[in-house]
Amino acid sequence: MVDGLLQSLGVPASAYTQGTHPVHTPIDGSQIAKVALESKAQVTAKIDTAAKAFHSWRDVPAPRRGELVRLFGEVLRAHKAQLGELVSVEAGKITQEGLGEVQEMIDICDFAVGLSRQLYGLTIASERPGHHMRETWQPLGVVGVISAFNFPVAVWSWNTALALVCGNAVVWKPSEKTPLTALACQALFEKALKAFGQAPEGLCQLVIGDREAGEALVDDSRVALVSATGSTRMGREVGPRVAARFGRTILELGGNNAMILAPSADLNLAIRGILFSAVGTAGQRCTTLRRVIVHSSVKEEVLTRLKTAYSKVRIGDPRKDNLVGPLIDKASFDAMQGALAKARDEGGSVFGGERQLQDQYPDAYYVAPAIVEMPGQTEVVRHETFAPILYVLSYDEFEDALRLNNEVPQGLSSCIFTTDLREAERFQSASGSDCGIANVNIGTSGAEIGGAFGGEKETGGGRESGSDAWKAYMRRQTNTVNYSRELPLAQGIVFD
Ligand code: UN1
Repeated sequence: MVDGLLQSLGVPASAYTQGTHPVHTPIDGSQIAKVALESKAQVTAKIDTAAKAFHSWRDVPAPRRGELVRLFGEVLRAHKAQLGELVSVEAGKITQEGLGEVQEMIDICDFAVGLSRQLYGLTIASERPGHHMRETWQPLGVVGVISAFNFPVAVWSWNTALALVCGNAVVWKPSEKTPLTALACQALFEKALKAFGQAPEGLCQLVIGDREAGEALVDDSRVALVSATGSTRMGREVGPRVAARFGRTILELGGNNAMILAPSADLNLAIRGILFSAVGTAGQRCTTLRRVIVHSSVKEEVLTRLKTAYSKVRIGDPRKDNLVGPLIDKASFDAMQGALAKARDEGGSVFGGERQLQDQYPDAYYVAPAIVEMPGQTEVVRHETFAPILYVLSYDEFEDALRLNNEVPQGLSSCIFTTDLREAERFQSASGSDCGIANVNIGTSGAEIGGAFGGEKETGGGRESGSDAWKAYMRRQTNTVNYSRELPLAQGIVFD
């Protein structure tokens, strides 16, 4: 299933036929490749090379570093269809979403190229005569990227494009579930390196490995920044371990994203917004819509329309004309069924959620997306289940809707559908949504790369991608220069 694709992306057969770790496609559950897992010592050797690469790359002028990222963007444009298809095969995304993910890579490359001429610092007024002060941004070191199966290529590229223009080296550990897309990204990056000419060896490396490989990155003090995307459970381990050695982290962990659906909302927009955010990617985005908090006056209409829309959603092979592909694996299916059982125990009424196409694909896990009417924000609703389950809660007073939005442990994305300006502004105010993303009349998922991406509370607090997220990949330095013939001290101190 993947030979032709991997070859067209420049991945040598030896990289995906010779290891012991099996790779399966969630489309039919079959094994499509075998890769070798790297040991701790191999990872450490790669960090050695990365540290050396950093020492020369940091002195390359930033716009020149941007040129490498520009070339990578060109390579991605030329291979968008193939890489998108590989994302579909390995992660189960429908074609449109596989292509969208590669487009997100191209977009961040463009952003980073511009940024490479805009790593702006500040000038600061000095209190001393004949002095000036400024703030500059310096390259940081080796950046370790740990990414999840659900965005197997885009999340790496957000980190890598920024890290490279900021003057850093990168070591990437992708999910064990999606090593093939990672091998393809590495092969494509090597094409850009070749066109670029003089980048140091080991500037951007890939580590295929399991927990041990991840730990090697987390514990190595030369890895100045660990940018990790995954579960809150993973973040609870990574965060303190990196902090214990005074390293930095960007953590992108669980989400439990809600929509407030107000009585004034344009319901046609809202239903479409719900469908894309709740059902898209088979509910496996960290930004997936997991809760709708709907005003009681429109609840019945919304539920009826949603159930009709859900019944029509085409489920099946993500490369065909379908809207919902498979879950990544059996564990994911079991977690979904467990959550639905718990929801029923907690008073929920479940629509959908059953396994689909079992006869055709006995080893793959397709499901009908579920809508669950809940009597309140019970334990199961407060927990992120990485599957297409949409909990529906109702409200009468706007304050209660806001409270429900915020009363979960996670804080990634949120949105409101309303045409009432007061509600929209309140939702985005200091006492509104407590999430990193708060949208109006747009669903919770599908953010553009231009904004900073990330969330609060158990989502981990990190920011990646656009705006000034690049500052996390650099070392801030305060510079004071004396161009006078005196040595005045700050705070007026006399020390003669
Ligand atoms: C993720 O699910 O880890 O906003 C990232 C979105 C995408 C990124 C999701 N741009 O849904």
